[in-house]
Amino acid sequence: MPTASIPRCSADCTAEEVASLLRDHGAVIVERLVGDDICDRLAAELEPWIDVTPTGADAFSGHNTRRTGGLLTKAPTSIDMVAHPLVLDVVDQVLWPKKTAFQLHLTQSIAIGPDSPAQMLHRDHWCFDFFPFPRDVDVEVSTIWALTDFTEENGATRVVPDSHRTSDDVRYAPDDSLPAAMPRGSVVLYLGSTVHGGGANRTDRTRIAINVDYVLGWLRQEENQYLTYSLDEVRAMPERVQRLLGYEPGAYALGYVDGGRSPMTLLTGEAPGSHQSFVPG
Ligand SMILES: O=C(O)CCC(=O)C(=O)O
Ligand SMILES: [Fe+2]
Repeated sequence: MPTASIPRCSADCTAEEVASLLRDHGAVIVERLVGDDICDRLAAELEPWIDVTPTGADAFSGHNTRRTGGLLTKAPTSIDMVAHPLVLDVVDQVLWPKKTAFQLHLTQSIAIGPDSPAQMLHRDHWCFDFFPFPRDVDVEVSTIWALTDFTEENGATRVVPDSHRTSDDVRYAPDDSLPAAMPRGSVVLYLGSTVHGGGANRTDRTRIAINVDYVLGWLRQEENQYLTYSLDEVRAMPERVQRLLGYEPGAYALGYVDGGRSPMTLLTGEAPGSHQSFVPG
């Protein structure tokens, strides 16, 4: 049985406090970080998309779970979560090693339907082909926002506190994990190395999460942000989001266009040839 608990903060915690709990325990819940108004609007935007989303193709994705990606255009209110200043500040403090930008790894809603078994416990950084990152390297931060109240019974994300510094070979049993029970509008943040998984939904209502992950700028994104949104859609987004999508170079020269221009210049319509260096635009 787990001995630890998932640490909790209220919405007025500082980014330093949240980052310190995340680093020390691998996960932290920030309660009620967005209000009911935002949750209501987002749920209304999402509903028609979830309705037409197929269920998962395998046990990991969930045979009665619907994962709807590309949230920034389908449900524009998701920007309040994707670009939440506290979350971005925490991610900026925790991801390492980086000298420059971090980026969006994926956005998706995860709707776990009634009578769903628990997802396999896993570490999200396994997506990088199971590369055994040194334990002091944190390449990814994942966030799961509760769009419905999260309870143990309805499939709250399960987390194994303090699992983030153990070797990737260390496997955990379901009993080692704890539910991130939290009211709607709260978020649980965890590291790419932290063991976790979607919980079993034993109720007759669907559990809905907004999953937003961030990754170092020098790694490949899990959801291809360049193909998910058209250039015109990206041009209409706030600059911070454009940079998060990966239009800002990752490190000195990663992702440049046209022999050395920042992709940001594609969004502003700057003439080709006006920059011949890798200077971030
Ligand atoms: O749905 C959840 O609560 C967690 C999902 C998850 O961890 C994943 O799909 O990687
Ligand atoms: Fe996961």
